[in-house]
Amino acid sequence: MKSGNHVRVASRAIKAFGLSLALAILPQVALAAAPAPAPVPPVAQASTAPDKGAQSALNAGNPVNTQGPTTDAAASSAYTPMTPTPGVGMPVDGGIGLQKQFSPSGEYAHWIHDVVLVPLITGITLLVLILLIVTVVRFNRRRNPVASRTSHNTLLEVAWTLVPVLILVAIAVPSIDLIAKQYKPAPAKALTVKVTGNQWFWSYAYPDNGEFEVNSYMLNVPGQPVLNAGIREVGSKPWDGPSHLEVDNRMVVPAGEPIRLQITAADVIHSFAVPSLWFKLDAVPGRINEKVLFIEKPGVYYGQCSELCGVKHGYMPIAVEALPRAQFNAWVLSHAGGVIDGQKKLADTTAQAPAADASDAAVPADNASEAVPSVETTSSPAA
Ligand SMILES: [Cu+2]
Repeated sequence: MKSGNHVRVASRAIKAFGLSLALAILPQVALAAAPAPAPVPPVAQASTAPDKGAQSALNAGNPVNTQGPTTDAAASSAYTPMTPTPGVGMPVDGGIGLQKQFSPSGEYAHWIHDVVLVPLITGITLLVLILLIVTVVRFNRRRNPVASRTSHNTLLEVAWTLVPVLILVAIAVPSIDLIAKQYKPAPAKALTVKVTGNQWFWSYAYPDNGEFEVNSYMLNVPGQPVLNAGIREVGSKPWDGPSHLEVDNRMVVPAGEPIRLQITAADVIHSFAVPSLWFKLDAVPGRINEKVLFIEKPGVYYGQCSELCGVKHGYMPIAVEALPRAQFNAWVLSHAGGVIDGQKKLADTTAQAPAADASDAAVPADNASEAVPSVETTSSPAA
């Protein structure tokens, strides 16, 4: 039974060694790579109003910036919500893998999952299974009545120490690289969107675009109890996505450029999570968490609050609509006080310093696609 013991000791040693090394190394590296938490914001969101009337209460508390280009009638009427593509940016029936990814870090993470983690897990699991079966069949008491008295085997001991180390290094290198990439701060000129979690809806503020704010409630489901009074039912507009995921006002952002998402909460801890954009960050009251959101393609991407936050935790979905810059600008102008960040900043920059590099000052409406390769966070998987 000695070989059986060897196998058990080997698998135990691999597990214990791997776990302790991972616990010792990864959190420290992650902490070193992650930026320090942002200071507590001076402006507190007093949005604990109940569902009905919360929208007006929130909007009333927000000063509306009326400077800059105000309304463009043609642009305002140009916006209609995008119709989502079935199965894209949303869960699918019977799906067991990760959702298709639409951000550089998401594609990198998907690659790590498919090329590094799953093959390693499969290989280790099969190896352990084979060793167990061999042990049971060959070294049982009937077939192997006289057990070996071997207690040491240098080669075996070196191997079962070294192989787990190499496996952990193979996992750690791309993992730490991914952590570093996805927490890299946004470029200084990136568009800022402030996300606030509320019981039980999300609100999205656009400080670079005139400081207007939209509240986002889940659409009611026909035939089921009304969750959000005064909100329409899902399916009543042609662009509605899946029930329990579609909202009345989506978070609209430009595609193909980095967006600085600043996330906080007004009451309890929520979590802003969109699986197909590889984005999940806690929304903590009194604190701003920041992370770059980069969406490669226009589309509608759905997520849900991912921190238990009360009785309607399951009914505060997230719908992110990524539009080409020109259409995003039209959406901004469809709001009272909406200001086009890019156009305004570009004008300011060129007026004050004509020699300044205007190319990175903003993403002009007509060449949003050209801006994509210049973004620092677009490093793709080392496939
Ligand atoms: Cu929540």
